[in-house]
Amino acid sequence: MQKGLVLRTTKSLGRWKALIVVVGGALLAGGTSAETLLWSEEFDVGPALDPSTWTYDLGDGCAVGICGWGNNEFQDYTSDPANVRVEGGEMIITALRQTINGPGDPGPDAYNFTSARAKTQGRLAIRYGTIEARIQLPDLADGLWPAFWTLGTSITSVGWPACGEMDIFEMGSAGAITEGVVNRRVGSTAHWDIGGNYAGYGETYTSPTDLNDSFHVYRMEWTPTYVTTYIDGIWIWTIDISDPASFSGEEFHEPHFMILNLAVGGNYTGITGNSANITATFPAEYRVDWIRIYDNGFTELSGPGAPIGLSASRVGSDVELTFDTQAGLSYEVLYKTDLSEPAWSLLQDVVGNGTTMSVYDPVASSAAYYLIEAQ
Ligand SMILES: [Ca+2]
Ligand SMILES: [Ca+2]
Repeated sequence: MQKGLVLRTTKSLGRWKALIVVVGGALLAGGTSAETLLWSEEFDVGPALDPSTWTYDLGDGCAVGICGWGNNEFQDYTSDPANVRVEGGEMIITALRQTINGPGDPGPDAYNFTSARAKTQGRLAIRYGTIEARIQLPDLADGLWPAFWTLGTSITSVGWPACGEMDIFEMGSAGAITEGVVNRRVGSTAHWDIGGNYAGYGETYTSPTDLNDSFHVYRMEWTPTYVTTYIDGIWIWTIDISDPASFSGEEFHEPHFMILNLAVGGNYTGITGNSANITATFPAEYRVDWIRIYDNGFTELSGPGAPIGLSASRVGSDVELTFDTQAGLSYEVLYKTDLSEPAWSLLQDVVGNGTTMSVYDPVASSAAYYLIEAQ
């Protein structure tokens, strides 16, 4: 009896893809188990971010009704390579002192910085799990505001803060500037809605040494019981979400997407109105080596960027491909029998229904290669 050999699964341009080869021989499919890595972005392929995972917020926020992104920030966000690129195995967000005048900008001096805000909205959402990122920040003094955070995917229907927000970390606060610890103080905060009113709860940790110019691991553990954050394993903050009805915290039990950005000025920094008070050195680089999501026993990933758990095996003379589907997504199952062929051929379109589904290929050759694109 012939069996399938799973060569590898991979992400490629355009969409999440899975590539396997089926040949005669032993089945070497890798399995997943609890507390294993479910998903990672290693930033190995550049020079642009993988559009199957990432998209951007662009401009000054005026186009979405929140000029200054709701916080009186100075920067315009772009997806220009000068502001965000993948290089050397890292995503590099670069804040520049540079003027871009867009529609609605109040004047040439108002927004004389550019930067980037990358997000997984519409691509990858997470509901519970352990998220880690290895990040190196620039010198923040004064006025830079880097963050790694999440928003509920419901923001498009219920708005903020009813969508919920979890700040895995942010730095650059006005208080930290005043106390001379702007490169040492890390904050984590939850934001939500209670009956139409804003609610928030956060804590900070102040490192004994500067955190800029070296890599640190920022971590959030999110279960149905709690959300807690760490830097290099040092506890920052915990919020108990086990009884959402008691604090209207249902938004922390819904899927969220991830955001990484480097703002310039804004309410959090205490520097608004006069960009002359931004004293940070530019260009300023926010570098991310990797982002990894681990299963904590409750983790659900969704969206076209989510893993599909592909496996392959021989069933009689057929190849059986099995993969997890999400309702509302469609999947193109493509194949080659020779990798040197330029194009993939369509085997079957599959409409996801939220279950594990199988596709059979009556392949005659001893080797076959499959590619599944979620869209
Ligand atoms: Ca609520
Ligand atoms: Ca990397």
